[in-house]
Amino acid sequence: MDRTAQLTIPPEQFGTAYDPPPSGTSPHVRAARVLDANWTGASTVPSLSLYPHQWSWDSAFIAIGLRHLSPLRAQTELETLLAAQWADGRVPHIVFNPSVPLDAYFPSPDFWRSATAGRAAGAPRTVQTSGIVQPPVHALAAWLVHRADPGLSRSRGFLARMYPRLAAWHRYLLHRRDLGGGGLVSVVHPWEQGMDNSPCWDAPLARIAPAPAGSFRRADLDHGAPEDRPTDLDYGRYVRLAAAYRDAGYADGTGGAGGFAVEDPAFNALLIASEHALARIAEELGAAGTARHARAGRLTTALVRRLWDPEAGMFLCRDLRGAGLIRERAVTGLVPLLLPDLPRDVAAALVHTLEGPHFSLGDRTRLAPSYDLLGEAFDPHRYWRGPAWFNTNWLLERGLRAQGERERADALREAFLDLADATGFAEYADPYTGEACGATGFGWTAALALDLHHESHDSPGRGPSPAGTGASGTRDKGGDRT
Ligand code: 9WN
Repeated sequence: MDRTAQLTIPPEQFGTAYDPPPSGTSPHVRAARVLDANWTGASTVPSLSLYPHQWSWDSAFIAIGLRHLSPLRAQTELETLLAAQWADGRVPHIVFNPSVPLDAYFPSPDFWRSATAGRAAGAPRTVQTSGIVQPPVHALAAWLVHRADPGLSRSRGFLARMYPRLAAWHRYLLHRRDLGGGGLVSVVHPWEQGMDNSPCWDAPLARIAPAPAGSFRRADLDHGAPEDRPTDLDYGRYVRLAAAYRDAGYADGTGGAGGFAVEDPAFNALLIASEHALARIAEELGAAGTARHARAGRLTTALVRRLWDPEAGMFLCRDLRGAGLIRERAVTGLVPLLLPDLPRDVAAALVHTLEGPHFSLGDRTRLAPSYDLLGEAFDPHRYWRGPAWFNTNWLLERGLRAQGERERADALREAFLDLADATGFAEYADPYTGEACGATGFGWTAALALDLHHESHDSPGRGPSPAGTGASGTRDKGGDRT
């Protein structure tokens, strides 16, 4: 696809700050304007200033909101991303826009060198991408996008075209990334998990020798406050890990070329939810979904076996190169609430933990923080080390609904909608005060606000599952599945 020809954003627009719409518009219109401003003609950027390319899990969340504005654009969003899939099945975490200047974001295409360094792994030749991945929200997004306008989807053959790509993506993760051999997928870089600077990575990252400070130039500090962003030391380690993976040809056989290999609860829970969604896609296309539902069930069993910690009352990350479970409480460990098939005692403990002193949802916080309020590394403004993120709160809202916790889900939805709009659709917010942090006019914040806005106007039970996640069902308060 010639992306330059389709660009609707003039190149000089990249790097500019969010321009809030005039007062007098409704929150719905304000959210829609963010998505319009960030639309490039083929996909949506997370932020015009900080992230001027296409990001993988951002695009999945954005498509979930975009389906309410334009099912066609939502389909296109996912099609553009999956057009950059590698032959080995991986979906790259960034698809670069050739119209954006190289120095607008680091690491830029000349760092990743996908077309050359990734040749053996099957990187595409016509588009430049990164070589790492992000959480697999895509099958879930594709299913929800289809459901928004099944007629359009069928007439365009949307699912029929997406299915083989999504199946190859899951196959890559399940076959090439089970580095621990216990049935779960591992990430080999903090950027893969998406919660880049979480204190969960401090111990595994401490083993990595940072790339020398002068060997790269950070572009994020041109737009973000340095005290909110990862430190230079952490960046040096991110760069070292990515370069080691690149220099190994992005091969997975060695089990984390740079020495970082972690099993993460949210990444695996999203794979499970997406595997259920893929089963539904198969069924819609006239094939059997049973084997995929069964695989999702086995993954759920593995998730509980390997990452559940009864003492913490939540899931933890597992460091495959270190001392096993990482004893840090982060929001990733609550995301499995999404899965209606979780054992009942596990789901109940998660709700309890979400409302307890470490996250304090509905008490000291209106949106769940990204990290333990009582943790030593807690910082209400620093990237993924405490602030509340909107995508994770959307996942928790869906999760509470999946577990039949309707009142709690309603309260979280209301808080989400208030704060998304009040912060100018910020990237994230101070969990205590709701103050906007990071970029404003942020793609997934606007998209997921639109989604929850529509949800609140729809009758209960609409969509692929009552919780609207595409997972296998929902649990009512009595414990039955509907
Ligand atoms: C690295 C785009 C991405 C999100 C991640 C978020 C941040 C990038 C960065 O921005 O990561 O991928 O440069 O910090 O942590 O979740 O997908 O919005």
